[in-house]
Amino acid sequence: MSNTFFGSDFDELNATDPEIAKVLLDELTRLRSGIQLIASENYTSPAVLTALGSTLSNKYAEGYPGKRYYGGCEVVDVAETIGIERAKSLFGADHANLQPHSGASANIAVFGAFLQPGDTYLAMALPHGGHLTHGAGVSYSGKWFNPVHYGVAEGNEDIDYDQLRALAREHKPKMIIAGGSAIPRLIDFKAIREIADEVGAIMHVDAAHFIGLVAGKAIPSPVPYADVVSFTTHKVLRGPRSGMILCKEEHAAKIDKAVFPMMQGGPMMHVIAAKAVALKECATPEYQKYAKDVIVNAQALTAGLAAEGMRPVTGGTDTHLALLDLQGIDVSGKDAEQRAGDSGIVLNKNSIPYDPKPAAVTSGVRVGTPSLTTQGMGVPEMATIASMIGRAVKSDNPAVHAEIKAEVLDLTAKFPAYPRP
Ligand code: DSN
Repeated sequence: MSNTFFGSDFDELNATDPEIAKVLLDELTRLRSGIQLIASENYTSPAVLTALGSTLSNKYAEGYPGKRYYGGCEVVDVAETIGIERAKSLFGADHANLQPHSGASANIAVFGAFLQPGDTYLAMALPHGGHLTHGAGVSYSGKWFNPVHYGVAEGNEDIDYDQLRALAREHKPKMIIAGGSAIPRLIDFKAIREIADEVGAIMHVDAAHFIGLVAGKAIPSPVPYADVVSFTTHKVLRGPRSGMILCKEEHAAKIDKAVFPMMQGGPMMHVIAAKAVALKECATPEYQKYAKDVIVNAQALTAGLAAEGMRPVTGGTDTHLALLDLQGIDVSGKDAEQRAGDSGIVLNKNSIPYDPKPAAVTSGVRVGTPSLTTQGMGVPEMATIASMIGRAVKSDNPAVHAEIKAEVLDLTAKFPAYPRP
């Protein structure tokens, strides 16, 4: 069986390794038959998958275009140069580095460029919406550096800029990180720039979650304010699973040296080519409409879930994701994830700010609309899905979950992920 979505000859794989070929097919079936609400996932285009499945994977190319440590890089140089120029143009950035393998490794490079072990920096607390690489004790960022965490105000649940300013004045951090993985509201980049300037700190925005919305001009950009912006390329941005860094010209050499050779060796040229393809796709009017639709859908889904008794943290969302507090319906995040999963709806449990439950249980769930919007779903479908989620998470009856699963199949048949040619 041939399937172009794998970006290479599927028959060949099937003949060589039917076990792994089956995994690829099973995953495609899983995507096609369920509702994917993981806020950090999306469906890349067949063009991106084709670049990923290409012979560029074979090439060692340590260094940068025109300055490599291997011969034979003249072809892959073209892909990386095109990608860099596309990134600079799309985001209005002075400099772009497309080599980080992931968001976490992009962040290691940012630490490597600006901090020494033991240095103090400010970042959003993980239980308030931050990220593991922003100072969690189990991460290099918490083990080797000295993180001081700010959070959200208990009242409006939005970033507490007064606390951030006070902590910056008290601790004089070398760097302030903005961004995280469960922040439904826009971040005030201007305010953070002013605080960073006041204390002489580098401003680092980890834009992994929302950079696709910036690319689609649906929300304001951190690029004019930040010294450095790191991100993953596979969320709303809809590229391959990977990372990228943008920065001001004055930091370009430092960032490049921190990515290679400090943090990693040979770049993955097939992934860099796939990132270049995604950046081209992001520069189209269709993508700009997509980015706006992602937010409209997230707001519609959030309103529908609120009507089901699931309280949106901060009262709503300005972005692609929402965080829902389930205490009002007396269901844990863990149970909600399980019950939704049993009903064909994939979402994740998530701590809410000031969560009384441990991280393995949680009082909340996080939902996002990048994947559904790629499938072409809109506001009417968000209302339907909100109602399905409400029914699924409030019931522990397998028959109810089976009934919802059948409805999910009907809906996804109308809006298939990766439609068959
Ligand atoms: N793990 C990603 C997320 O789901 O938000 C962030 O790295």
